[in-house]
Amino acid sequence: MRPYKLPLSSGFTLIELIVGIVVLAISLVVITSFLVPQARQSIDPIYEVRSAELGSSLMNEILAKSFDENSDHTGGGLWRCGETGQPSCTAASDYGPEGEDRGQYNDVDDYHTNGNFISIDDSLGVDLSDIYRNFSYRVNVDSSENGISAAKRIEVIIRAPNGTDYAFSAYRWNY
Ligand SMILES: [Ca+2]
Repeated sequence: MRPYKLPLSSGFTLIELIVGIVVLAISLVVITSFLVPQARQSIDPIYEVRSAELGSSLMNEILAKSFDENSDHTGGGLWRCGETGQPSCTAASDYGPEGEDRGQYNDVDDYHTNGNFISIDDSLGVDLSDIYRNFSYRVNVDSSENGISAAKRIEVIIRAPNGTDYAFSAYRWNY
């Protein structure tokens, strides 16, 4: 008669369990280190698109205005500031609105924000900060760049909620 043999015990040893836990921990660290930055970056294209929309619409609005407060505002550009017999153009130190509200801006340098970021509003001065939450913009008007006094360089900077600045620039000539 053959002796009865007990079956060998099956399962994991303590060493195998510890190795398994270590491997699982390492793989979790690798996965999360890939996923977390991507989740954060997934919002970036949305900020970029919204900033591009804001920047181009604000730039279009600015470029549609007169070159200067002392220019012809009738739209025909019959005379220009700085010409013989016409008033001189606004000095760079006086850039900014001449007492106008946002909805009444009539020349390019009215939009000059003097280095400050301000909340988003539309061309009538209606506050849009609820729609563009945590966005802000700054406009810098400079007529001294490269010695070109007959043109104003307009720089629009849109600041996205993540702190990234998107810059747009254009020249407005005296016409
Ligand atoms: Ca003005």
